[in-house]
Amino acid sequence: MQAIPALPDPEALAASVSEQDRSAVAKALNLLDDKRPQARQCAARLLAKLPKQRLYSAGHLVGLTGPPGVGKSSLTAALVRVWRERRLSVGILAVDPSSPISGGALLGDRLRMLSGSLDAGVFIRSLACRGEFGGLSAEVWPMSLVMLAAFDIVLVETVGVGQKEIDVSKLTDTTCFVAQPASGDSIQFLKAGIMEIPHVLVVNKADVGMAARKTLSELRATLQPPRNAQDWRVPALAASATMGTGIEELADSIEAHRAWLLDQGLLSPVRQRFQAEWIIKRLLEEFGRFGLEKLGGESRLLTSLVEAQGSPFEEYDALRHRLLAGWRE
Ligand SMILES: Nc1nc2c(ncn2[C@@H]2O[C@H](COP(=O)(O)OP(=O)(O)OP(=O)(O)O)[C@@H](O)[C@H]2O)c(=O)[nH]1
Ligand SMILES: [Mg+2]
Repeated sequence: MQAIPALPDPEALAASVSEQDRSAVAKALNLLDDKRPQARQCAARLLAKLPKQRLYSAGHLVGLTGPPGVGKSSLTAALVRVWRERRLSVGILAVDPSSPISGGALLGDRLRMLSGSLDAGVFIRSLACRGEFGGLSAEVWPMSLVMLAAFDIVLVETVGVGQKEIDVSKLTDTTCFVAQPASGDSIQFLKAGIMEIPHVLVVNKADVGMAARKTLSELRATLQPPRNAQDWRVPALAASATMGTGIEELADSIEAHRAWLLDQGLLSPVRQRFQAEWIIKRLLEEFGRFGLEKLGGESRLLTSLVEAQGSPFEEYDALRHRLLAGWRE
C-alpha cells in the first residue's frame, strides 16, 4: 500500500520558503498540487503565511512565451546566467504542453550547458499543461506566489502561438514574446489583435542573419508608438541564445519594464488584478455565470477582489462558502 504523504506544518514551511530553502519550495509546490481537502486547507494557510510585501510589491514575475522551438528554454538559460551574474535568484516554472518530465529535464540540461552548473540560486519546476485553465494549469498563479516568496525573479516559460487563451500576460508583470526569424505568424497575430501586445519582443536566433533582421524590422513596423509620453514603449530586440548575443540587452529591457511598473505605481495593482481574475475564473468554472451573478456580478466582484487583502485560496473559499450558504437557505 502506498503511504499517503503527511501534510507539512504550513507556518514552518512558509518560513523556510521565505528563506529560499529549495526543498521547502519544492514541498510547497507539491502541496499546491495536492487535491485532498486537508491539503487545500494546509495550502491556504501556507499562502496566508507568506510575506505579503514580497508577494504583491516585490520581485519580478516574467513570462516568456513564443511558438514551439523558438528557443525559449535556451533564452531562459542565457538569461539565468546574466541574472546570476547580477546576484539575482531565479525560480523557473516551465509549462510544458507535452511532457512535464522531459520538458523540465531538457530545460535543466540546457541550463547546465549554458550556465556551467545550477547553483543554489536557481530553481526549476516543470508543469504539465492540463488544459483546464485556458491552457495554463490553475496552479500557476498560487505557484508563482510561492516562488515570489523565495526568489527575486520568477520566470514562467509557456508555449504560446498567439491565442489569447493560453496567455501568460494575465499572470506575469512583464511578458516577453520570442519570435522566430522568417515567421510572419507573430506579426499577423499582433496586427490582428489576436495576441496581447507583449511588453518586450525579441527575435531569437539572430545568428541566422538576414531572416532575423527582416523579422525584427517587420515587428518594429507593426508596433504602434505609445499615445502618451508616460506609456510603456515596447522594445523589439534581436538575440541569439546560442551565441549569447543580445542577452544583456534583453535582461535590461525586462528590468526596465519592471522599473516602469514601479514608477507608475502599477506593480501591486497588476498583481492584485491577476489574483482577482484568477479567483473569478475558478468561480466561473465551478458555478458558471449564474454563480457570479449571485455574488453581485463579475465587474463588482472584480472591483472588490482587487481591494481584497487575503490570499487567493482564502478569498476564493470565502466566496465559495457565501454562494453555497446562499443556496442552502
Ligand atoms: N541558431 C540558433 N538556434 C537556436 C537558438 N536558440 C535555440 N536554438 C535551437 O532551437 C531549438 C529549440 O530550442 P529550445 O530552447 O528548446 O526552444 P523552446 O522554445 O524552448 O522549445 P519548446 O519548449 O519545445 O517550445 C534547439 O535545437 C536550439 O538549439 C539560437 O539563438 N540560434
Ligand atoms: Mg522549452
